[in-house]
Amino acid sequence: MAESVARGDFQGSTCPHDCPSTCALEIEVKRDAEGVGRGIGAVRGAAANSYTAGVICAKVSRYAERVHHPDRLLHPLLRTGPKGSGQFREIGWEEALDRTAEAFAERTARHGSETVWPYYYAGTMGLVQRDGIHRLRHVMRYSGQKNTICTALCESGWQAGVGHFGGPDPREMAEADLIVIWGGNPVATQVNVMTHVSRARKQRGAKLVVVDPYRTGTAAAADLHLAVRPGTDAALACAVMHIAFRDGHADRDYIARMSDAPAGLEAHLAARGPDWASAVTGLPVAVIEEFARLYNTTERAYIRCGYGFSRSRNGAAALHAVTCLPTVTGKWRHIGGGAFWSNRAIYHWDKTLIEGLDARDPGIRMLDQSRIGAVLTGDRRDLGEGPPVTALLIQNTNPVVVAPASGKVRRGFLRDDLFTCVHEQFLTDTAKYADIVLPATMFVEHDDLYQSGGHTHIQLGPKIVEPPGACRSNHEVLQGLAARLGAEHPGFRMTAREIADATLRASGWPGWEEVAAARWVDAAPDFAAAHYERGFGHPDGRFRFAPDWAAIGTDHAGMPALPDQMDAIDGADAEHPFRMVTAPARQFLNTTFTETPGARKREQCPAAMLHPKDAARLGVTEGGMVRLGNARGEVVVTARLAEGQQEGVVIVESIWPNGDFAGGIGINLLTSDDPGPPKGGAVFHDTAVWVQAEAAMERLAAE
Ligand SMILES: Nc1nc2c(c(=O)[nH]1)N[C@H]1C(S)=C(S)[C@@H](COP(=O)(O)OP(=O)(O)OC[C@H]3O[C@@H](n4cnc5c(=O)[nH]c(N)nc54)[C@H](O)[C@@H]3O)O[C@H]1N2
Ligand SMILES: Nc1nc2c(c(=O)[nH]1)N[C@H]1C(S)=C(S)[C@@H](COP(=O)(O)OP(=O)(O)OC[C@H]3O[C@@H](n4cnc5c(=O)[nH]c(N)nc54)[C@H](O)[C@@H]3O)O[C@H]1N2
Ligand code: SF4
Ligand SMILES: [Mo]
Repeated sequence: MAESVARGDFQGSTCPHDCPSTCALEIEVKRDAEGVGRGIGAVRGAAANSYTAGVICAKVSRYAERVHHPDRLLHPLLRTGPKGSGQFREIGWEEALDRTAEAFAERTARHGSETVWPYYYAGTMGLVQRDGIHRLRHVMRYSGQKNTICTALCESGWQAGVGHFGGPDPREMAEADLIVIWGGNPVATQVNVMTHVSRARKQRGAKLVVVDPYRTGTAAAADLHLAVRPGTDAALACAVMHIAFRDGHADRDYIARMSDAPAGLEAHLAARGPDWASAVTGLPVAVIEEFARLYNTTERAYIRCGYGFSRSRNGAAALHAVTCLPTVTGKWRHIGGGAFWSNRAIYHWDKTLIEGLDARDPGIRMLDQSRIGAVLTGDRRDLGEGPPVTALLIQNTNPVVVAPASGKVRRGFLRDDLFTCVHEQFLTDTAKYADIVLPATMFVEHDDLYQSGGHTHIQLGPKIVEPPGACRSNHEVLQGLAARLGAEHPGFRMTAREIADATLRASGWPGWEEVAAARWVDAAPDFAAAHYERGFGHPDGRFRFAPDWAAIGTDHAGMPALPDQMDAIDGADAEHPFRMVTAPARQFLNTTFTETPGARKREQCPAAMLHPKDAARLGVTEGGMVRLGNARGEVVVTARLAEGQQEGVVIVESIWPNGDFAGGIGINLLTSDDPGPPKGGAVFHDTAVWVQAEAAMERLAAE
């Protein structure tokens, strides 16, 4: 920074990243001689927030590295070389927005408005800056987006049984005697869970159980780690329920009062005991019995569902089976008891203004976010009778790396007749395929409003420093395009802060100033609501052991009538003997932070974690190179030997940019874009692969 740093002070903010913790932050602002915020220094968690409790992850504590990164985009760019080459020249905002609007108008005239696909995700979770793109979409009648890359399978599985997106307050984990972290890795992905778990362990001697195919940081901290084979969680859940009925721990009164109590549940589970589950999950019978005894005999047992076990073709069915556990055993009744995935329904937002819902035509087609490769390569299953996609506006996401089946995605982005505008903070792999790149602000440089999936607070993220260079916020870009395209909506004439303020009030919350003064709103529902004492989310108030899958999605054929192991995964076979899981890396957040030196240094390089016996069989040693492949392609990564996972399981922590792989394309080359039933969802952890030692000569050639 050129400006002299006159004084530093800490301002309240909110972490904008796609993480259930949504931490309340305090950020040191560096000011110039005039007192204008020009940069940031230290970032810390707000001690006064009862969920954040003063703790944040290492990657965000180093955020000054990201805000002041020398590679930040500072000016709009026009492509001058081939798509993907990364060759651009600087242009002004007027020209950049004019060219983009002209391309959208010209293609709309030729193909109809659905040819434009405003494509977005959760680079920022701020409600105004993330979701404002829908306002342009709806007013202009551009194609809709079905969000399937992250939450769809969890949503389906949770909806199936519980029927409402809420549950026991996550702070109650501190009052539990047993916490089960099922298919999540909070030490890496939402560190604050561990704060509340630690309190329970210290104050109550609580036990921690982790269900995860490999020894994550969270599993390493557990009293009991159940290293299941990927995609077999429903079998484990069924066995625990079988044992509950067998040993007299089923709460028959609760089942009769609070569930659909389908005839035959007990008989159905009778055939799904520990021997059967052992064969499916690969866990010893004794371990299943131990977990079942611990769970079934502890009243205050809190199951924290992660996303990981939903990212399979049977993921929705698996999540449903796990939510059946606290219902069979009546745990929802107790403080610190029940299950939790996300609090998204407790905020009751009116998003009309943000999203332009009053302009929405439900007849406009919806395109599947995770199938962007299929969409861009003209797959009729995705396009329907509609026009090809010939123009993209991309905000907040990096699909060239994060979407599955990335070979197909790349082919789509290379299309000559496709116009792509990417609004970004860095020249990501996706931005490299753009015709126009627009420089974006970071969260400290614009105003926004946040909800929290993993706790109960509404929080603000005010603009506290001036943007560098010519960076503009997502909202400002949408305003600029709307003006040129003739898109009329009150939201385009308001500032981000005015929209946030109006949205708070329309949703029944205090306005911006009042929330700012109080720092946050705790939107926690009362105990009875959070524990579903007045009923679950279905019209009859009953939890469903027998879900109505057809009401959730059209692709419901073959889904289990009662909680069950669904035989649908990409099973290992003779040709593909390994099951691959592409779990989140601790220092990255999807591809965010892959550009910061602190995170890169700690993560080192893309790697495949192998069981030592598999490694010996393959002739691979620690630090050697291995090639992983299937019908979609092959990638080469470094081998790491790892105890604590079953043989035949390979873990590739993700998501490294394409350039970090020898072949120039990353791990999602191998993952499938098959939609998980019943309403879609990416199946990132459900991939059968072969693994080979990489011959020394080829390794040299790759380097
Ligand atoms: N450091 C870091 N933090 C992140 C992210 C990141 O990339 N890095 N991503 C953010 C985002 S977008 C999200 S959605 C959340 C996700 O947060 P999580 O829910 O924690 O992450 P998942 O990818 O869903 O995977 C979690 C765990 O599930 C395990 N898993 C995979 N398959 C199975 C299975 O079949 N059964 C079981 N029991 N476990 C399985 C994986 O091994 C992994 O350890 O984290 C957010 N926070
Ligand atoms: N193999 C594998 N693939 C996965 C996963 C996995 O576990 N394994 N996880 C999946 C999951 S859960 C998810 S959610 C997706 C996430 O995938 P993405 O949503 O694409 O997440 P990121 O890669 O972090 O990319 C977000 C981008 O938004 C940009 N950004 C941040 N803030 C702003 C802003 O205010 N304005 C603009 N214009 N841009 C901004 C950042 O610079 C960053 O490049 O990836 C999925 N892909
Ligand atoms: S734990 Fe999650 S919400 Fe908290 S600072 Fe880190 S990324 Fe942000
Ligand atoms: Mo996600």
